[in-house]
Amino acid sequence: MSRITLSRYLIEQTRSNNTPADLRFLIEVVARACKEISYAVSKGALGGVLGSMETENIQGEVQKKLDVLSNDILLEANEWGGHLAGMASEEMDNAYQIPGKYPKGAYLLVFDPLDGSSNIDVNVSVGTIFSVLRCPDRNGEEGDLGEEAFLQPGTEQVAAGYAIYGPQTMLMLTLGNGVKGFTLDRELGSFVMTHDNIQVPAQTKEFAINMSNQRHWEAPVTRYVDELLAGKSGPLEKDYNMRWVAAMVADVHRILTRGGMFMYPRDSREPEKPGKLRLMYEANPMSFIIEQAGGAATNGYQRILDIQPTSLHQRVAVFLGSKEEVERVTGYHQA
Ligand code: AFP
Repeated sequence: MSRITLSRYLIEQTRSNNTPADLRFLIEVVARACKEISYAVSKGALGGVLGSMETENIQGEVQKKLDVLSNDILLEANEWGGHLAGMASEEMDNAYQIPGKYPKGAYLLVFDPLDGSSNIDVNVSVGTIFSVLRCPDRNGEEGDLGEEAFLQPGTEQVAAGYAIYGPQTMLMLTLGNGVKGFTLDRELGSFVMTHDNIQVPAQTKEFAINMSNQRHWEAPVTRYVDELLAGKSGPLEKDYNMRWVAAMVADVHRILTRGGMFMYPRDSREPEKPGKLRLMYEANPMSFIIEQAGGAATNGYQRILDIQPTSLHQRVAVFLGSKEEVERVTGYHQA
């Protein structure tokens, strides 16, 4: 059986789906960077990469060594190829400028270099999440690319994906026409397509939420989770199971694989923040992937992909996964 590598898939997309060659190149470079991150993650203590730095990112979170290393790998891999006009990351306060010595391109790359990094030291799955946008026309304007260029709703994404560094390293990708899954073949050094036409079942009996925050939730979330917990004898008339990895990539990957409902609602701990997860490089790419697999994603009130971002590191409440459950909890917010 001939194997469909990521490279072959992308070339076929250029022919059949008009995927531009520079977008293909960009995805190939991101995938190569993810391979490098995967190797660093898998070395763990042997590579001296575990533990924290003495720095914090703009969110006030202590940076892990692997957060910084992964960020550097993605920047270095992508800055010279001529396909990008700029990059932005969870780990950097401002937009990253393509150095003047390199050509600039048509796209913007936004990423969370190592999602779930609090899991690294305990050897649980982590991942890289990325989103690709077109750079708006700058009308010949020279100089630094400002944050405004990135502030586009998720519907404008031309590609999104994530790599999960778990028992296997996988890359899940959408170019806006479905979701494909590729597994890293370490002997071959290539991502090979192992999951075609991924679909999230509309119904589920599994949910994911950090229950320790229950006392801080808003009423619609409390109502919904109470109903899930009530099981067969409650209004939903079925028993639900619960899973929480605390790495969005791992929780979303499970949902893409077998369905489920992922929630990180806003809560009363920090009322000024509309949630914990970041819109541009967590919620938007994951919502694009989930929708492309037939699921749904909202912030309780509206489709996540329709939200007009106002800042690079904006936070958002997230309800995503199996369509019927997302519609139910979204309905409770509107009741
Ligand atoms: P870290 O990358 O700082 O570990 O955060 C991961 C994350 O943003 C997301 O991937 C998880 O779903 C969520 O945080 C877990 O948050 P709790 O620790 O509050 O459950």
